[in-house]
Amino acid sequence: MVSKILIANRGEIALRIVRACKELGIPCVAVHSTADDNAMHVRMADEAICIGPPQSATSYLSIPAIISACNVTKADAVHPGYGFLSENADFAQVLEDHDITFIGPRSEHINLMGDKIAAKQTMASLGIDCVPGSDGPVADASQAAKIAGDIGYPVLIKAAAGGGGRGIKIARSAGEIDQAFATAAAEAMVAFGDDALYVEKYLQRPRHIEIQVFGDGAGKAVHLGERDCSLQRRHQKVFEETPSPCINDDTRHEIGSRCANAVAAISYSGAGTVEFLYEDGKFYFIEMNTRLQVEHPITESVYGVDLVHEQIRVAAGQPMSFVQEELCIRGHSIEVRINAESFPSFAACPGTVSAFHSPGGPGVRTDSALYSGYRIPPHYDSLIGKVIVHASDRRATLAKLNQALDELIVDGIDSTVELFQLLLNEPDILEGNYNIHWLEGWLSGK
Ligand code: MV4
Repeated sequence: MVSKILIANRGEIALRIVRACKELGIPCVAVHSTADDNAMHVRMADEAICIGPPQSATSYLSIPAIISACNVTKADAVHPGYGFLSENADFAQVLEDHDITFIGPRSEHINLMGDKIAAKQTMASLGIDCVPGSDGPVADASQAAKIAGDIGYPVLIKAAAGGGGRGIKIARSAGEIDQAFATAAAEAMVAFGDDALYVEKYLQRPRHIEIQVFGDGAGKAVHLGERDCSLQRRHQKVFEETPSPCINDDTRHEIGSRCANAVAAISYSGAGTVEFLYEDGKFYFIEMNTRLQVEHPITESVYGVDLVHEQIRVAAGQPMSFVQEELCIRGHSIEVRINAESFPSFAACPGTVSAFHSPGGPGVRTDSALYSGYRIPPHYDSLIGKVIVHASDRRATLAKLNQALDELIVDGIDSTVELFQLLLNEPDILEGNYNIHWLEGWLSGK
């Protein structure tokens, strides 16, 4: 049973979850730091409770503060959103121990996928191809050199506890192994308190393609196609689309079924994302994310589902509301992330939003917690909103995005809107001709 949901997050995703709770008739509680007294998610929730000072570590990341907030408000479920505690296995376990439902996978699966070596071994055993490399942890530089000699240079040395681009070093030849290994181990120890490392062949020009999966926790799972998230800057995605310009229906069915079968085999519960690098027509698994992702709305657009409704249903012990055969992709969808950053420096620029107007019309969705007069606090992520468009095909979707960005008004602060207006004039973007290095290459010419 889920009778009251506490939302352990802020910003646009907290508002997104408030909306889902209200639509389902489930009371919801917002939590907030003292810097977020005036936040939209606080205004829109049924109840709100302050959980600490502005710093995330003492508020949105504080497990005791959130558990206390559940006890005070009698919330019996927590939705973690993305970031913050969403992939913290201890948090999921502590909630379990307090008989509070974590709206997400079991702590066991968060733990498993948090260990990138165990994740690869598990997925490989379930029929998913991984990037060639070490089969497990690599004990020292000489073992790394031996593996690199076998698979060929360049190689990456990655932290088992890393992910999302943290704790990665490249070795382009045997002479670079000692240094790369030592720095990777030292940095991993500082960042994660764990210096376990593994080795992978470095793929030179892949796309980043991820498969949305959803499990019922009882051995059934479905996939909801892919998202192409290749346009990134410093491991921050800026533009995501589905379907990927380079994936056809047969390929989607093939990789999607494999992923759904793999997560079904471990009785995975709730939303998950299986991340791949895609090069020369082949998928190579790299990581699995055990949370709802920022870019989930493009999947919702083309599949006509509400992933947050579905997360809540499954967490409450109900069956999924769809089976694979009912899920069919319709049209094309693109999301762009609007950050409170100057362009092209990408310097953060929090401040007061003097005017905000979101674009509209059919197939246009704006997920944002901004309002005119809102003061963006400097303590958090710079994401202030997402514009998501949906149309019949890619060309029509790009045209709709162009119009939506023309209508969007975010005055008083700098934002990354201009970046997208420029990208929409680039032939490579219009043709879908890009990989994970395209954006940084283009920006280096700005
Ligand atoms: C790689 C790779 C090339 N080869 N692994 C960076 C983030 C993390 N999730 C994995 N990352 C990469 N792993 C192998 N074997 C290139 C990257 C990478 C990257 C991946 C996805 C999107 C953008 C990227 C930018 C730089 C490097």
